[in-house]
Amino acid sequence: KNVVISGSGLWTPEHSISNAELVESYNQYASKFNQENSKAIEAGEIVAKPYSSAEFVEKASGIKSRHVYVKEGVLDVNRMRPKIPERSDDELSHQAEIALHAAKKALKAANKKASDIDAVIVSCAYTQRSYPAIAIEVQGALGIKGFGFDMLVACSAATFGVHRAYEMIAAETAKCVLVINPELVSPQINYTDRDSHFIFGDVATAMVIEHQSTATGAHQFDILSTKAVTDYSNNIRSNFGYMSRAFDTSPYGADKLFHQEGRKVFKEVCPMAAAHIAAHLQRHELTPQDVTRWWLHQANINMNTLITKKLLGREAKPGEAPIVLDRYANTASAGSIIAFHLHHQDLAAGDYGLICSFGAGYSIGSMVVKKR
Ligand code: CO8
Repeated sequence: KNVVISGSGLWTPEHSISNAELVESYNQYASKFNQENSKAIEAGEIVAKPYSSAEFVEKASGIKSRHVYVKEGVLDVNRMRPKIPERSDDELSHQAEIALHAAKKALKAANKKASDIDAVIVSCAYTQRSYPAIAIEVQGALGIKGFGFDMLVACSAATFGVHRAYEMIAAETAKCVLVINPELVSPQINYTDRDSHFIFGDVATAMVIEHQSTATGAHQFDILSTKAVTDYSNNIRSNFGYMSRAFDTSPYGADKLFHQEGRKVFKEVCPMAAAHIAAHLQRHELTPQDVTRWWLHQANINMNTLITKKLLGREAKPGEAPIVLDRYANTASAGSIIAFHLHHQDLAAGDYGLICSFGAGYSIGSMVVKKR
């Protein structure tokens, strides 16, 4: 099909929160909560908040710190959520702003001007509003002609977005597509929940996808093919949505934020992802041994170790399956794209690589790529 990734961009928020800072704040919150509710806890009406531990977080997940768009408010025990000023309709929205940062970097890497792009896809776990689309706002801010739309596929939003771009180029419905993943997830993190307060961070990534004949980027990758699967599961869920206003329950309740059965996810998703990847490689008569670089979803270091071990029959060598979650944490769909962005320039022409997301939905999306 001659469709290539011709450039990528990464925007990293300037603020970060270490495990120690996050755990200290959570534990203070838990003490305060337990003191304030001591009678109800003693009476068995409320469950006491358990304490978190920085050692547990690093050991169970591999996460050491996470970046956040706005740090103010997150560690405040009387708030436990970011304090982000609401902007007027005339201002650039927060999510479009971070999308633009990554988009401009990807355009530069691909040697593209706004006039070269004819479609913009904003694909991520959440959009800050339903309409007008963030993609159309970004399109307008960059002065791009053509069309744009938003897509939500949780952890697989970035890969599924690239899949749509691939199909548009292959079908000649677009010549050059900008796919952006502004993962502004911190407002959806329940910082008062010991089991999930440490998991996520904010980031924005972008990719330029175009036909090989127009690509001039310094590091180009042929997309050999795409593969996707979804399988319904309630094990990762957020009930936040536009219906909240009509339900006579709190629109801010814990079920309206990210929550999961982490153990079940781990157990179910790892074998699914390994089987999916092996089948995708087989389509090109490749085996895992033929793959030089694995750019995998970044949710948990132990998941990636297990998946690469299942595929390769041995531990991945240093650099073979780069980990970025140690400092970015889980950035929803952007993880595999961050890994790609930071670790692709050293590949030689002809080297194979694999980009794969796995998570909520469940959803898995992959691209087999070859350095040009
Ligand atoms: N500190 C201390 N102890 C803890 C903590 C903590 N912070 N958290 C849990 N514990 C305790 C547990 O309560 C448990 O105690 P006990 O044995 O007494 O019951 C013990 O530690 C072990 O707990 P777990 O079995 O839960 O621990 P795990 O080793 O399984 O690790 C993980 C937990 C890290 C959550 C792990 O299960 C995991 O990573 N699973 C995979 C999860 C995953 O990939 N999820 C996908 C996330 S979804 C996504 O990627 C995008 C969604 C959209 C974005 C949303 C943005 C907000």
